[in-house]
Amino acid sequence: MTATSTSVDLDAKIPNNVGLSDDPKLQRALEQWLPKYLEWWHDMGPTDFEHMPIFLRTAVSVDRGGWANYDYVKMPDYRWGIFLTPNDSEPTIKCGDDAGTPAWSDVPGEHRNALRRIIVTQADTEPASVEQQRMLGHVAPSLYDLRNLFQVNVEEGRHLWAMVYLLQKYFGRDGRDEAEELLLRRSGDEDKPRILGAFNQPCDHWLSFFAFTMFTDRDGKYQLAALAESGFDPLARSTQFMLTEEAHHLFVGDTGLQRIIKRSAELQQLDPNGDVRAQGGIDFDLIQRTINYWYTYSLDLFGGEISSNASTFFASGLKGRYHETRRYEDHKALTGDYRLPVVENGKVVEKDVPLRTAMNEVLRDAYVADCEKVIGRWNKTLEESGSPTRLTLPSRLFHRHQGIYAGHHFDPQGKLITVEQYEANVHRWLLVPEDNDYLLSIMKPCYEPGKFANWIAPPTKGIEGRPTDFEYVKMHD
Ligand code: BYC
Ligand code: FE
Ligand code: FE
Repeated sequence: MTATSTSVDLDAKIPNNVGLSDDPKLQRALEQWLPKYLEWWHDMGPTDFEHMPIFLRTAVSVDRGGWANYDYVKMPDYRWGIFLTPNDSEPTIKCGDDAGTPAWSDVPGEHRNALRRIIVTQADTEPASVEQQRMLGHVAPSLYDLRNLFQVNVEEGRHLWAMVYLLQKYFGRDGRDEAEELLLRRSGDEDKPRILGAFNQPCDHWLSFFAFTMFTDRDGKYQLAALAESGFDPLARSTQFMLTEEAHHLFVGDTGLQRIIKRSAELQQLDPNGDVRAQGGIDFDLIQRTINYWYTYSLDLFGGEISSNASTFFASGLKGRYHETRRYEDHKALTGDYRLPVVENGKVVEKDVPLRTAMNEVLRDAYVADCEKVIGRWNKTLEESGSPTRLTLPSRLFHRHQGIYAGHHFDPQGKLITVEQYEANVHRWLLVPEDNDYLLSIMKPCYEPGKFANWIAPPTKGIEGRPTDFEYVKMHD
């Protein structure tokens, strides 16, 4: 087993609980990567806020609950560390052909390529999201929100460290090369894009930021949970610790959108014609288009509905289902089918496929159910505010770029339509450039403690027991 413990070496250049000082070669490799990472952060991380002290939490221990320390930190001084959730028992492979046998503390040769691909794909999303969000500080609706943005950013940076540690420790020369590449790809770049679709889409304003942390970070939660069931024990324990940080990212997205929805309902009532935009707010059609946009790009992140990759990952115990251990009894999934809609001869029909090949879809089901719950809470907010509007999730067939629905056209209700029908209506269904123009026109920075932009309601409480008018970011050091 890896030499991990609950005790964290905080004095080390790279804080860790993986006994880095006992592995000088690895320590050297990571210390060589550190300045390159900082250079990337300086070039591609949040612009212009490097000298400002921010009230951030830093992971300082791996104990359940007691791992977070809150203090003022300048982002480049953030202590990005390597933390694995400690083992409390002898870990086993959680799913697939060898379910129940001892987990691997090293990478088995036959799974080396697949594991490397999974870890690189996971790793690539982390810096990508920081790149997508780098301009948002300039149009933040409050210091509270600005702080939350930067909290998310530094933790995505730490998630990159978590994956780079695995690459450098377990994948030799290849791993070191991949670690370099991770700092060279760029979100949205034509020649060197990030790997997955959603991470190349622009995220220029806070409506997209909240939708991204709500829907795209939530894909992160489900992918990390699937990897937390991995038979490769260091990956399982690394992703378990990442999940503890992820909860705050989802909170930021869920409550951010909820506060916009609340404010829009207020403005709707304030305006004589119920016109939210006339009051400088964000109208519900635009909110719905934003949900449609980021939710569907996030659905794509689960991969194809019918996937031989997914089948292999599950069969070989590399990736489980959501809460594989707790939720399921049959961890082999050799029998049984999964029924799903497919397009055949211009019609949508139901088809059964072997369960193992549908593992991406099984994970997507858990994700969709989670999203539905949040939408339900937002609609409760609307109801309580006396607004007649209700928000929905579009069909999972709508606006897809991956899997069996890509290449066909559906409306948000999941009805198969022609490309002409789609193109004539797409501006009513998805974010369009004019939406971005409008949003950027109302998003002016609001940096006074306790003040919030007109288009969003204040949060009900602050961070770590601090009031909402706390100086979460010191604009001058
Ligand atoms: N965009 O068999 P298929 C997070 C590729 S988010 C572009 O259908 P598979 C975070 C696929 O790679 C969580 N390409 O899919 C959130 C394959 O390519 P090759 C990130 C895509 O392999 C917010 C081909 O299409 N973690 O942490 O079963 C902020 C056919 O693939 C996409 C992970 O993703 C796409 N959307 O499943 C910060 C976990 N989808 O092999 C962070 C690791 C598929 O033909 N990744 N393709 O070249 C995986 O487990 C799998 O790679 C996927 C795809 C679930 C993504
Ligand atoms: Fe992350
Ligand atoms: Fe995240």
